[in-house]
Amino acid sequence: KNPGQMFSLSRYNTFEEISAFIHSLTRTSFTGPSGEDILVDHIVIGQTYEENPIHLIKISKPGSQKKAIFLESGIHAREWIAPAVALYIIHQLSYNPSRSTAVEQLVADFDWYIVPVLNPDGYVYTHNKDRLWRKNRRQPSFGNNLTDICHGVDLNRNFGYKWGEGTSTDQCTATYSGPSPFSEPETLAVKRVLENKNINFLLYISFHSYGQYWMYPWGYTSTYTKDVKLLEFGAKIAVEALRQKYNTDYTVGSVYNALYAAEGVSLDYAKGQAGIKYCYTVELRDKDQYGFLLPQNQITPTCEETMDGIMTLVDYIKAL
Ligand code: ING
Ligand code: ZN
Repeated sequence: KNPGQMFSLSRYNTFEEISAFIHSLTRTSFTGPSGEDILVDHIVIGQTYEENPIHLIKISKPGSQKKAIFLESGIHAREWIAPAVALYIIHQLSYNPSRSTAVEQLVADFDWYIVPVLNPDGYVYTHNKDRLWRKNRRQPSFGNNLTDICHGVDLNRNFGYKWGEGTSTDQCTATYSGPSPFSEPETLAVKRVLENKNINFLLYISFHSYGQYWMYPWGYTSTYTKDVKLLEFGAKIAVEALRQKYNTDYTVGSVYNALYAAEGVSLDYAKGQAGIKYCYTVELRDKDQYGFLLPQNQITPTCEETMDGIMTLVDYIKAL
């Protein structure tokens, strides 16, 4: 049975629909084209202010533990294409609809840890109240019947690496970094997984939209990491592979130099504190025609091309 049929991978789903899809995955058993089992585990790694679960999906093969890959999507509520891409990847790795041996190989080579919706409260809010909400839904410190914009922390400014240096301390801004590093259940949940000494992460990708960038550290400074050449090469071959599919054009660079300065971001934490070798932030489609309101007919092509980029990147890092 194909769990993808319980909801559609080619449209934007509500958090409820996504949760149902995840639960259906755990009730299904998967076999790769080689005949070997594909294991899907579901772990709730945190609870939000509004008591939504933060889902983590682990996809692996039986047998010995491999190096691991972490994919983070939906840290920003309005960037709907990011969870859609994560769910597509989950479906590819588990159900493998085209029975691709190359896709099965991805799970043979690595254990995959995927958070499709890191900010469920915000995601729900974009479905019910304000389509362009970015932050989570933490209550403002000075009472909760003030204007709505004073709710929430920008989770991609709340990570505890170079936190708060030059970021917003005003609760009512869209990039408010929070009262303290890792003050939020969402960022803390990621921290706990990355700190797990039993898992050896080699690759971390944070999915956002929009702008079509494939970026590496840092966000907080214009300087580069010592291994920038390797990171840049990985990004370049990823966007080259991605381009082959639908001729979509991506820009490669460090976050600071290609985009703008940002502190307390998951990318910098993953690299600087968690010590993961390959860390990227991907700004998905589009450039600026529809922006956050990317039409549903672009979901599948975006997922397909992004998958191609990831497959090429993963092949490269495993060879090193
Ligand atoms: N962009 C990211 C943001 O958080 C970013 C850009 C990513 C900055 C990673 C630093 C690190 O502002 C969007 N679209 O959210
Ligand atoms: Zn974002």
